[in-house]
Amino acid sequence: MIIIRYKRVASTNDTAKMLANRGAREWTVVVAEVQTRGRGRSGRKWQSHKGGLWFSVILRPKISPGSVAMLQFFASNSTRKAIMEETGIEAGTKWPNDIIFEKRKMAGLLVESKSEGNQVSFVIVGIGLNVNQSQSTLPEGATSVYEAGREKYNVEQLMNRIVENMQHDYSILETPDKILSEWWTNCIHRSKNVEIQTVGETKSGISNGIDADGSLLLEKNARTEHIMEGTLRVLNEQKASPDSMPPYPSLHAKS
Ligand code: BT5
Repeated sequence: MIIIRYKRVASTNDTAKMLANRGAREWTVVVAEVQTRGRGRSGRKWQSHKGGLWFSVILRPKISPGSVAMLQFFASNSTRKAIMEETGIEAGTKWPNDIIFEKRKMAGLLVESKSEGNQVSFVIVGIGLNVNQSQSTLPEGATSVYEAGREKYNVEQLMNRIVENMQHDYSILETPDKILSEWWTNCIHRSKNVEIQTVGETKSGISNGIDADGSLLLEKNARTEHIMEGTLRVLNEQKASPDSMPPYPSLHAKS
């Protein structure tokens, strides 16, 4: 692992992409204390103040462009596991790219790639994890490791653990079923009633699984639809407030 540290960049994904285009090696990691133009999906903003972990990993997996979605689930598993190992906090996964603790977003992932023909030339796995920020500096609906555990953590130690987990499990990319099943086991909306906002329309149904292409399987009236992208909300649950944050009782229950 080669770590390139910055005090401030626009977006670690952009810096990593520039380095990858110049031939940077696999497992080059770009990390910044602050991002001035942190990005989410579809041009959304990612708030990246000091105290959080904002980094991107350059990977060069030997996979076809159609399998890139798997990296998102793979890296989410590594992140969720690292949080648990380093802090004891049991967060859950939420489609497509979130790590959630008690209904609030603790981390988000942004996976971007470049392909030539039928070959992936690189993948940038961008991970944003709220670590030591307090609630007043976080956006609505967000939480941090500090807020969840009432303890401050070493940001770089968390990053190292996430990347080590990715390295340790890298060969699992050859067996996507294992990645998806680990992700689904820890999913906060497993077999739950959900609503998904896509461009121009809102769909609802039971979230019944994840397909190898990364789509969510949404069941309604005995029909299953593959949802490729959108923002998911779990239905029939109270909105989180600082005073009422019950843990997910079904997080590890078998459905
Ligand atoms: C994501 O997008 O969740 C992907 C976030 C990826 C951030 C990392 S940081 C390192 C690397 N460099 C980058 O520039 N990006 C990556 P999405 O699912 O579209 O969610 C975006 C939404 O999350 C926003 O519209 C806000 O509602 C919310 N949000 C923004 N900042 C947040 C934060 N710090 N914590 C929790 N939620 C946040």
